[in-house]
Amino acid sequence: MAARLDEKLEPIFQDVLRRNPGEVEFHQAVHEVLETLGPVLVKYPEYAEQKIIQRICEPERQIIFRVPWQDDKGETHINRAFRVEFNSALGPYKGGMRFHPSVYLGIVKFLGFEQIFKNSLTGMPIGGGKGGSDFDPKGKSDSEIMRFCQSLMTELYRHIGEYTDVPAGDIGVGSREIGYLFGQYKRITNRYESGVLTGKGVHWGGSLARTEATGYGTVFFVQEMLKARGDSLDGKTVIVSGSGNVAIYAMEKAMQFGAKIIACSDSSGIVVDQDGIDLDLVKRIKEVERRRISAYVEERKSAKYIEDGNIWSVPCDVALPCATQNELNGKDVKILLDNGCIAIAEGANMPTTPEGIQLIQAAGIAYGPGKAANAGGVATSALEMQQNASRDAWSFEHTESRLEEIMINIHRNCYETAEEFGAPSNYVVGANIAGFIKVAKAMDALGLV
Ligand code: NDP
Ligand code: 2IT
Repeated sequence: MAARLDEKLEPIFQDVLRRNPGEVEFHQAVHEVLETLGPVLVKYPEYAEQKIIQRICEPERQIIFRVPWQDDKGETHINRAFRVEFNSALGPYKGGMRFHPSVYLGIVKFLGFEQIFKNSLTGMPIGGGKGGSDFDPKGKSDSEIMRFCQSLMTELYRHIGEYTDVPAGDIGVGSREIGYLFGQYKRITNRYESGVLTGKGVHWGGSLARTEATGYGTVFFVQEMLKARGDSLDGKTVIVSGSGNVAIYAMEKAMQFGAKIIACSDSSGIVVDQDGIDLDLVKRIKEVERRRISAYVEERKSAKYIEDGNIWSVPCDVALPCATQNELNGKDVKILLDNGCIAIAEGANMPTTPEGIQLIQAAGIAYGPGKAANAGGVATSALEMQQNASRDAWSFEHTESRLEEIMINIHRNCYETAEEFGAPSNYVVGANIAGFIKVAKAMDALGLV
């Protein structure tokens, strides 16, 4: 594990280890937050007395259920699904659903825990939750995806609602899956309750700019970090891991800011295109044809595909991990630093290992942790809920400008909080403490519940 904990916080962490055996990603996420909370307990000793941190580390409710479904050949499959309703001090539980074979309780809990602080940072009235299933959507037909989503919702519907818990997408869950989930919810409940899910299609209650929001938001955050250092993205070279929802729109916004994207990836390999990634081609391959990123080089002869390649070995000014947890380790960070990288921002959740974070911070380059840098997605989900509640639909421009304003505010809040707590330009300290204090204040006000 990384840095040592404050003596008041170490026993809390030991308790988390004892109560949640084997959930290594959850342990990692908790440790990373506790590392920064020592000074908060000095300033607010009442939070220690009220055991606010112990309460935040224990989910309010955890739901685990069976999802049986049939494939196109009529064969039966059994998956396991989760919804962890972590903290509702600031609003209904809010967070995505992830469909990936690696999903187990420890992954859902790390994501749900992060979500509490991220959602707090957005300034919107949303609590923290997360869900998912070990279902693998790769290679499944639309009908198989639909039957799986319907079966999952046949149990999940009783736990969610616009004032209770509002799921959305994450890895393996986009507007197609949200559509099937919403259709089944509507059928079972006989209610057109738009605000029960976000990430909906724009023709049936979704928000313009939600698809783009996480990637765009991450790049708005990068631009703010660079601005604080008297620099900008203009003319910079950028590499982005992944080629899914977050990666694609991070590339798009970085290009709009004058950067050149030279590499992206998927879990099979990396594409390097020194002429600048052709984003329309990536969108067609990934969003329309749902193929592997290796297909890119079939049409762009100037580009190179490297199976199992390490994207972090491609020299760049700015690196944006936008795929998955622990994809950027200490060795990778050393390579990035040696190659002159000046900024790293996390579109993905917890993509950097504890050792990687320590090395980045020791080098003093700009580093935007996920709970701040990728908060634009969930913030725009909250804007979708706002539009649903008022039966309205905003323009793309209006929604994007709200998103930009939110990201600028998150940056400022993290920046100022880091200064206040004696760690200037440390956005990890700023994000954790600012996110925590807002939740703690609400928990204090709401009493022991
Ligand atoms: P997608 O499913 O659209 O894309 C995921 C991308 O990451 C794919 O290119 C995928 O490659 C790659 N990837 C996934 N798992 C692995 C793995 N184990 N090893 C290597 N590559 C992997 O998901 P999103 O773009 O929505 O999510 C990406 C990250 O961003 C996640 O960490 C998610 O939690 C986070 N995030 C998402 C938000 C959203 O609004 N969608 C909001 C905030 C954070 P392959 O196709 O080969 O699996
Ligand atoms: O990690 C995340 O913030 C998301 N997957 C988005 C959650 C949401 O509710 O929009």
